[in-house]
Amino acid sequence: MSDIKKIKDNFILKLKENLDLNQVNQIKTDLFGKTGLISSQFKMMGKVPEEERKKFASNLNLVKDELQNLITAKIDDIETKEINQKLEKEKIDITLPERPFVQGKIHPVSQVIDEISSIFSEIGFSVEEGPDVENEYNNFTALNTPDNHPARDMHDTFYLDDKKELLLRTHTSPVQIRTMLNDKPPFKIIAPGRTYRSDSDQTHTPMFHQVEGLHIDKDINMGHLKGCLNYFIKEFFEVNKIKMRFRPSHFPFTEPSAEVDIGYEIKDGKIVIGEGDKWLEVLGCGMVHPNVLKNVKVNPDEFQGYAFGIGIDRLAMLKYGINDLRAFFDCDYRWLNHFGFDPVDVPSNYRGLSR
Ligand code: 2NL
Repeated sequence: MSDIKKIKDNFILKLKENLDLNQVNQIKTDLFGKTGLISSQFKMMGKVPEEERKKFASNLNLVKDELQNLITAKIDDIETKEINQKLEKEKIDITLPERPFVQGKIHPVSQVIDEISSIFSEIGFSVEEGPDVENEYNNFTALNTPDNHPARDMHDTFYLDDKKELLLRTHTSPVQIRTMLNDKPPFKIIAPGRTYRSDSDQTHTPMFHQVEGLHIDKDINMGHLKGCLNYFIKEFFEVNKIKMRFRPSHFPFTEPSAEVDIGYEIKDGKIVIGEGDKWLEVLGCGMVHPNVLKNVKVNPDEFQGYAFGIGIDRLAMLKYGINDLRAFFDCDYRWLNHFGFDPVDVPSNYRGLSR
């Protein structure tokens, strides 16, 4: 049998096998590549005796065409199979019911942070943010907190390294420190955000939320502090009148310092803010300590001002009648559906919750 016939029979058999695209391309190269079997036969043409050459050439051309056609058909065949498989797999069943549309809710803590930010914005405060992981300078030292202060204790603070250089911020004051270090006075800012203390019981969670305020300018005094907080409490609880009292207190970063109580009473089992003869502590505040100003390169003889810190979680509970603090962080959808808030822009195709 001639070489050409052998090649032809051999490859016709091969092309009948179950092949993938790569294997067919390999066969193509084996036959028609630069050193392919058919290409080599063409190169041998010159060595074929003159009288046989015509027959040899026409036979070789026939085999070449036949094999080429077979390869083209095989590739076609593989590609068609692939497309059909894909169509079968990706078929869409348009008779299936649509997916339920779930409208998310805004967490009460986020809602209250938005409310607080908007209330303070109206009287000229801007909102600043900073990292949850802080260094001990921004969180303690700059705030005039002595090395031996109990707040630095391992039991209260989550330290992230053995040298106690990195920690989870225990209040949002470091945001104000960063702002004062980066900018020039006057400052009028609030800093809402997550804070962390190693504390866990009925009324404390290891992660909680705080908003701090800071107003530094040339002639700021405690009267401004009182007016600002009075305005805030009234706006926040949506009442026209409020009973408010300042109780002397102590913080390392303010002097003098005070805690602020608001009056309330219980009417029909519900808490009413602003009236009554009971007192509720809502925040801590004071005039920024001169040492803090010096630490951030602000001259205390030229600039002074007040600062305050408010616990957001308890404020949210008070305003929206939530009595279990820990439920805030349980991530229970049923709870969130009940206590959460609708976004302002509810899509027009909103068809209710289904979970
Ligand atoms: C509280 C008390 C307070 C501050 C926070 C502050 C920040 C700077 C300088 C001075 Cl940068 N003070 N913040 C001042 C007084 C009280 O928080 O009981 N918060 C829940």
